[in-house]
Amino acid sequence: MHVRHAIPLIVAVLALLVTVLPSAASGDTIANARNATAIYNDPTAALAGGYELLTDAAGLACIDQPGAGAMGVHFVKGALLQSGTLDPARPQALVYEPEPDGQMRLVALEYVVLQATWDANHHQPPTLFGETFMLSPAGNRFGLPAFYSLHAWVWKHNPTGTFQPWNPQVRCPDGVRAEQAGDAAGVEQDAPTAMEGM
Ligand SMILES: [Cu+2]
Repeated sequence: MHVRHAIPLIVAVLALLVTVLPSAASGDTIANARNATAIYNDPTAALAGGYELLTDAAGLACIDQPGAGAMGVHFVKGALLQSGTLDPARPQALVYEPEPDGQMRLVALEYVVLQATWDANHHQPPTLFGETFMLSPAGNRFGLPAFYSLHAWVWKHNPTGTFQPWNPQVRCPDGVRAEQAGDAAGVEQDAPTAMEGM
């Protein structure tokens, strides 16, 4: 009785060690990614670290997909995108959710590599944390060449999965969408009119 119960436990522990040890050794863990990016909970640290605001081709900063949820506002570090290297501690993008009070809250990390860069040296799509990156073909909303990306929701829970691109619990408030246009115009106008002038 005692032994019969112990064997499955030993097998389970061994399986866990085999799963965990290689990734812990290479630093390819969510815990490492979280520790390394803790400083970016302060958005000014992201700016100081070379991350810059990304807008899509339509000029929108807060990226959402009605029906699926949102990502939020991306800050991208061009040098890391150019480098073509994928390091859990150094994500190409930091994703923030605009709070109702105007604060930016760090919610996710995004790892990005251009397909041409990656495919020149690899036969398989990139992986991190045991997850395979998603391919966004050319013609995407960011106007980027085809790229591989992986979101990691390490700072805010994503009920659809830690590595899913869209989080149904993130919202892009209408006020934030129109904010830039309104600021640029300096007067109260509706967003489309203001955008035409930019
Ligand atoms: Cu994203």
